[in-house]
Amino acid sequence: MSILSIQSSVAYGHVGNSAAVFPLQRLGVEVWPVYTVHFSNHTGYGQWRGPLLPASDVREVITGIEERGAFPGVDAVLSGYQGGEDIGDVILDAVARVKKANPDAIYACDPVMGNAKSGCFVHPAIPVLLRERVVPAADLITPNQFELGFLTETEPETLEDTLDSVDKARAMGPQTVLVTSVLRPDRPEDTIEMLAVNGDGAWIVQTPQLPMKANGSGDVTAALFTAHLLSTGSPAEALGRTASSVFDLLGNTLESGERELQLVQSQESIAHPKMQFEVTQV
Ligand code: PXL
Repeated sequence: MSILSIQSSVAYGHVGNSAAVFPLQRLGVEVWPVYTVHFSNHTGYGQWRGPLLPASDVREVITGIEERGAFPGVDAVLSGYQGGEDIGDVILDAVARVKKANPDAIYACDPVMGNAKSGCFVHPAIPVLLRERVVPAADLITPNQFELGFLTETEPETLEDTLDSVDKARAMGPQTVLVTSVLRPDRPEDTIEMLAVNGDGAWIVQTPQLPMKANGSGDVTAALFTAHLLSTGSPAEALGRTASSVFDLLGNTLESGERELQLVQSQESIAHPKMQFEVTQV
């Protein structure tokens, strides 16, 4: 399996491709990382150094891969945080070219815009771009509950609301939606849920909510779900595997006292998910 992953790179720590590539490789996936920024560290530190790559340079790198004759072998294009509108165009163009070479390839889009705690933290043009052009071209999207609301101009709270918003998102184009960080008001205390929906049904998994937030955890979640969905064809199986690995990764990170995701230390949980959480159909 091969994934063309167009995301940030950081030298120190783990977000974007620097969060997605190793877990994918540990699952046996061939990954071709294309970088949109090359920063020293993630922006959560408030200070960072290094370049935002011009869209024309990102496009050149993708064209070079195409010129190797590699596009027919791409199973998925994966994208995350999109710094500006021009990068969005480069990603959409890459998706169109990959799909022309391999009509079975999917576009997995993590529509990064923000979260319930911080609100929207991207440039105001990004939600418009995602809503109008990027999400309609995607086969799989992986919003958190807040982003699902922002995308569909709804405010999902209950499970029923969330499923309604997913229907709206699916009507925009994507066949499959993974909703992360679902925090319905009637959930058991200190739990959090993930929901996967496609044309055949909807599935939910509940895990303990750990008292932490680590930059890059959404990037790992999107990458793992994409790979497991491609390899199994089952949203329920992909959901169980992803929840298992991400929970162990976050648990190890919390226990370590480190700020950065403990990806290398958690590789066994990624390669062989314990499947400690039950997936139920809703
Ligand atoms: O996790 C998304 C992300 C992507 N790229 C950069 C980031 C972050 C989150 O902090 O800083 C550069």
